[in-house]
Amino acid sequence: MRTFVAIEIPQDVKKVLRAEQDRLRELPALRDQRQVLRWTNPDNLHLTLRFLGETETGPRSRLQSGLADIAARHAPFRLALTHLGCFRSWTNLRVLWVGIRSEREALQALQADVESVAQRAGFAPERNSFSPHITLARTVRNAPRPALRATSEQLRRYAEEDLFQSGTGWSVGELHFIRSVLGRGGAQYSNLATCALSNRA
Ligand code: 2AM
Repeated sequence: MRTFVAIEIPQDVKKVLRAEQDRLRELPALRDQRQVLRWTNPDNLHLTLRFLGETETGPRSRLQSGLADIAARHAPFRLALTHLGCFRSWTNLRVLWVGIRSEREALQALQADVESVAQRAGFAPERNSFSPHITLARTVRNAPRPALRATSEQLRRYAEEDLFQSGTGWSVGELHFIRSVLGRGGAQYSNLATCALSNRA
């Protein structure tokens, strides 16, 4: 079973992100080059804390109970949208995302605990450092080079100007263990467990 740990995005923030996707789709270079980007279904927008990939029953249930333990030690905190960015670079575009900033160091601390729990449950350490983001779109494999270049260049210019209002934030009160089933129409997510951040100290 393919799984990951994530923070879900409330409907009003999803609405802001969907509007951003709509605005981006209408940029001249993107309107003309529809074969370059695959947009995340707005219902599926989330903030990944840890991708596990294929999981066996044993490690998966150890992870699930570990997540409940650490969630109980964390207090709810606020997140906010920041700016438009990308992996790997504007000249080698793979993922188009919206960045996240966190109240205090709460998000980093939670993610570090999720990583520890994953390792204790038997998963190999994550090699990439944590870079919090919400994926809006990915490039299509084998997208035509000139179209990819035109799209990337337009996005780079747009991203220089595009900052989210400081009010676009929300309070995080739980984390989710999610199952992902890959299919033709994109991934289908279903919630395996919800763990409340219940430390009110
Ligand atoms: P991202 O969209 O935030 O980049 C579920 O597949 C989620 O796990 C994806 O949304 C993706 O996060 C994240 N993820 C991280 N590494 C991945 C990988 N190697 N393969 C697929 N998903 C990955």
